[in-house]
Amino acid sequence: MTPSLSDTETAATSIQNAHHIVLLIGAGISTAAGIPDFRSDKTGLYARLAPLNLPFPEAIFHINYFRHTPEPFYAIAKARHPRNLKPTLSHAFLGLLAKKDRVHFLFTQNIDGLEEDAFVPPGKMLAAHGNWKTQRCWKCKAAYPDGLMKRAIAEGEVPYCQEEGCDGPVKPDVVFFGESLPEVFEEKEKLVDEADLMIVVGTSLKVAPCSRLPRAVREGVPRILINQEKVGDFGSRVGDVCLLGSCDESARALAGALGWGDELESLWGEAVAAKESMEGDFENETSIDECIRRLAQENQGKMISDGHKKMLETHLESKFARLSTAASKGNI
Ligand code: CNA
Repeated sequence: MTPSLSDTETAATSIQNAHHIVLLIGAGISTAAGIPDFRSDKTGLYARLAPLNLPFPEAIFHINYFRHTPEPFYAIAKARHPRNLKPTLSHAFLGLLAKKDRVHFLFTQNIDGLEEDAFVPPGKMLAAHGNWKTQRCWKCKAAYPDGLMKRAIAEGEVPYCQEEGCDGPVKPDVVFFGESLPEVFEEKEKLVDEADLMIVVGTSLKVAPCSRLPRAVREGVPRILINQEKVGDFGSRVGDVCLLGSCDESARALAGALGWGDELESLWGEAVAAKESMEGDFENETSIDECIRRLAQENQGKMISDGHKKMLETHLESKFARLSTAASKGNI
């Protein structure tokens, strides 16, 4: 699907007139870089995890599962690690908006760091779900050395805490399901109120609290959705424009309509070259499907179902603890 010329022109005019753009980015902007999103049919990670028979696909990124069974996460970590990934044309479009001083603030739900690789200044953005740059023990929160983490990811092994008496699995500083977002999110969320344009790219808007940001934009402020399909409440407000289809195609069309086409291509080239010049740490790439197949074969579901059992036990224990606290207070 290609967005209509008039939608592209309307969106370009909104961008031309805006100086306080707030952006919300999701996994769809990085699929062209080779990282599957979560929820796309067939190509999304959740569909591809099926051979593992996880209790539910999100379990691989759920803290209550990871704490007992970190193996599936580390089995695919190498294939999802952003170190060797290059920014897409859409990332370069974000960098160009920043260069033209249009970006008020950018929220990304992605953990791949590709916005920064495309020159979005770190002070203008929040990686709301964290990133892979640092890591710590899930249990005692002690920091874990970068070199050891790099080796563990390259080998698909689970790194364990080195502090005396602690045996917790180490987790990159990405926000798992069941964990809180960084406190700064609530403070930055207020910037949405100052937006004179909201642009949302490549997200299903299914994960809270980021999913609420587009609705928080003041009535009368235009909103642009750049995504494969319509999501959230887009289309319900008078100023909404939906550019449906590939985000790279929409970004290229928008840049053309704004007269920024050459600048976009050259900034993209620069960003890709900068990433290519960095040390290639994981030359022997293994595909996500291959990683999943290996783990499924090695464990034949055993480790995974043990993890499921432990997760249920933890859930029930905390439920009973809540119930008995409520009973002791005479609430039930
Ligand atoms: P999602 O729920 O998988 O939705 C992605 C959306 O993008 C869907 O609506 C797709 O149709 C759309 N889409 C996919 N490819 C394209 C494309 N080329 N052009 C336009 N639209 C496209 O992912 P969300 O980001 O909404 O969910 C939030 C999760 C996903 C966060 O917790 C992230 O950490 C997590 N995630 C991040 C990455 C990453 O860092 N690159 C990858 C996968 C998942």
